[in-house]
Amino acid sequence: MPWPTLPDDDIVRLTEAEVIRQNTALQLIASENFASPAVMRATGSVFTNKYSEGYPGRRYYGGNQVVDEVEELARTRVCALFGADHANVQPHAGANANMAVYQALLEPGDTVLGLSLDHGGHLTHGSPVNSSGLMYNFIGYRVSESDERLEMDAVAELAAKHRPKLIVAGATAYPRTIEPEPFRKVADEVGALLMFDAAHIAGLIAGGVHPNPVPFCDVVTFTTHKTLRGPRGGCILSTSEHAAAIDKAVFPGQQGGPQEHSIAAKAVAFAEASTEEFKVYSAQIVANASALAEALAGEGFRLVSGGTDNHLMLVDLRSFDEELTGKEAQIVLDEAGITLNRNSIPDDPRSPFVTSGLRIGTPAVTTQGMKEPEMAEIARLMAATLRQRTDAAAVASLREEVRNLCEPFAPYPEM
Ligand code: DSN
Repeated sequence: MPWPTLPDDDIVRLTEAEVIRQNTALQLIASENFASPAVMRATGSVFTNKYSEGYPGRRYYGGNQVVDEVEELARTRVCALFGADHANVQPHAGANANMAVYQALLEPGDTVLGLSLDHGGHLTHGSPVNSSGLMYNFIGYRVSESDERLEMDAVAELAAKHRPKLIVAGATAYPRTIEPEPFRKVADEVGALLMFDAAHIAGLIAGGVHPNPVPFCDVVTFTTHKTLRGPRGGCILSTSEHAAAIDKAVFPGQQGGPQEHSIAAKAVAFAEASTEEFKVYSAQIVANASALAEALAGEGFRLVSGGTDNHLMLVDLRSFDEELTGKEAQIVLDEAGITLNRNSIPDDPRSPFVTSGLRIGTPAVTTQGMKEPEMAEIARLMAATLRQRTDAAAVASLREEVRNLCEPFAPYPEM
């Protein structure tokens, strides 16, 4: 077979470098995880070669007999996992999933309520620089000043004032449980539809450690690569009533050919997430986040809202060092092998590019088998790095300590 025989040395070298980075450093970005070898095998499978616009049984191209079975399997598995009537597994990402829902349920210019980006929402929840904010009239609700938690009375007041057609619940940087039922109540009071963006917490829901929004919502969107630990991609669950409109909005509305290799990998991830082991894993994510938050508080970091109920925490760096910005902390921690992202805290006086906070999550370190003792060690290493941030030799020595901590927990030791 006339395949190219020259290895792509550049990509081989870069892949090896990335494996080393993932095996030897701490991955604390709350939206990241390590996919299983089975998920990665499916992502690299022959399904990458197939065009399959349409849906199972209704494709525009031939040759989709096997692909139809794959996509049907993914849909069936995810509906069973979350108790949904209907699933669309084609969105390439969470952003596409959200935009498809808006296209299905709204007309341009319609009013929508969503959590403000600077209080933990997502770009696609109406940020003025995102097409969601350009196309629809988003009104942002915020966390309360007093305890930095969602305040349903304030959401209800905004809903009564603006009469939205859709309310969006869910967040990307909110460390507390989001109860779906009170959102349903507000939506019903004003005759709005309810969508829950569960991108961050889909795995926690599947694992039974966060309330499931599906029974309370018209639509639930999520990504498959965060706590759910699957391939990069999106998914939409809905009631039967909205199924046809959502399918039409995904294709041909927002996307062309679906990525069936990713859909095959999503099917693998949905099966993995339905196991007892995944329940144990999800509970450990939360236990680890709680242990890490407590240890960080012990090092002098203020935690937004006082702690965490889920897989992530937001740290206000000003209590640790008034001068330290999120940007500077992210850079020096990365040098020490502690990878996370800077994040605005509610009412942050600094710009979103600089910030006063960090967002820290435990899904990836939990996948690699770390538990509470390692969380205490991570907090110590973080605090030591930030205290000695101007001392390059000290940071280099802390990088060695991180390497030693990670060594017995390497996610991909065979690679
Ligand atoms: N980039 C994702 C996150 O980090 O939360 C959201 O899209």
